Amino acid sequence: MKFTRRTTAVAVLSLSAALTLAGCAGSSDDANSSSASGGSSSGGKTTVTFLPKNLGNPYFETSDAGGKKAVDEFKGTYQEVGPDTASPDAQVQYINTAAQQGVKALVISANDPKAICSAINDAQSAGTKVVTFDSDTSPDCRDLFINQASAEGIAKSQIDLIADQIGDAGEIAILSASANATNQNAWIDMMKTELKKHPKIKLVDTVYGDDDDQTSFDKTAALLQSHPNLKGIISPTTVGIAAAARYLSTSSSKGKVMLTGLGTPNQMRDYVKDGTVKAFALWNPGDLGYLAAYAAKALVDGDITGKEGDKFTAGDLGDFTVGADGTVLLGDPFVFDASNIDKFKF
Ligand code: RAM
Repeated sequence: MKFTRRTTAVAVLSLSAALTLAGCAGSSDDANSSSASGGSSSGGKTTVTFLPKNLGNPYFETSDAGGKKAVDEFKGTYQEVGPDTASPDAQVQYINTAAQQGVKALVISANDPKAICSAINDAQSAGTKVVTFDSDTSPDCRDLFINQASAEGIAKSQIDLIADQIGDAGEIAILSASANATNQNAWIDMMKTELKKHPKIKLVDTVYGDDDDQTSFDKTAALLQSHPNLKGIISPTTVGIAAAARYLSTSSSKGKVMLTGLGTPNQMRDYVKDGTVKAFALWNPGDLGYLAAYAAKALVDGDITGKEGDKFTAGDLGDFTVGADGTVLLGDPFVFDASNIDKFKF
């Protein structure tokens, strides 16, 4: 049922293919509702509001469905709200509303490390626990960060994948999410460090598709035009890699310019099968949301405060310990390719 908690980095494991996240997908029946329809703080229930970078991204549909599954298990009340665009301060109004409603915990993937901090601090003063997941704020803004995998591990997996696909030599570019995204920026920094081990690979450009499908598609076209010798693209965002694959799949660069990054198996399956993409990575977004919801509950119940060494149990995922900077680590990234992609339905 669970994806890959204590796995070895980037190893293709003999996973029991019983990844049944589909069981929770589509169950976020409160999605898009921006009002809690009353009673958020009533009845002593653990009210948890998920606030993704933006709505309409299958990655967050899966992660937030995992959150809902956990909230249902502990008989709390789940809600998902969020902006349409992943811009730095677009989440502020949703944080303010949740605080006014008295929700007990907010679980946020931040579009910017600082822009939402003051709204978060107001919410905390009003008694709301704040957990970031997927993309952090500055550590001093929130109670806990649920990290999908270490930045080093993600960066190494991305560089290993592209190096393997382009024969460890040539020009590459990065197609990222939004320019301020805490998670992608941390990964890109680490990728630059990792690239020092690959002296024949040259990073010639980094562009931003804003986690918007059309912008990412257009940026891919522009990259190929401005860099005729490009050998590879890394897109460490599920929106970016899917849009880039769609562009490449019908272009003359298909199979010549290699594309890897972080993607969901459902969005990438056709492009792996038609030869546009050889391999890419991700973790299980459903497990990430599930873990974040249990961490939120542990904070609300006072079982943990978010300090290093705090321990809590996250349902089926088992026991976790808070590490440095109030961070909890889910696991390692996993590589998908033609040999395993059909086992994953998310
Ligand atoms: C997109 C978002 C998200 C990131 C994934 C890999 O869905 O940018 O924050 O973690 O890609």
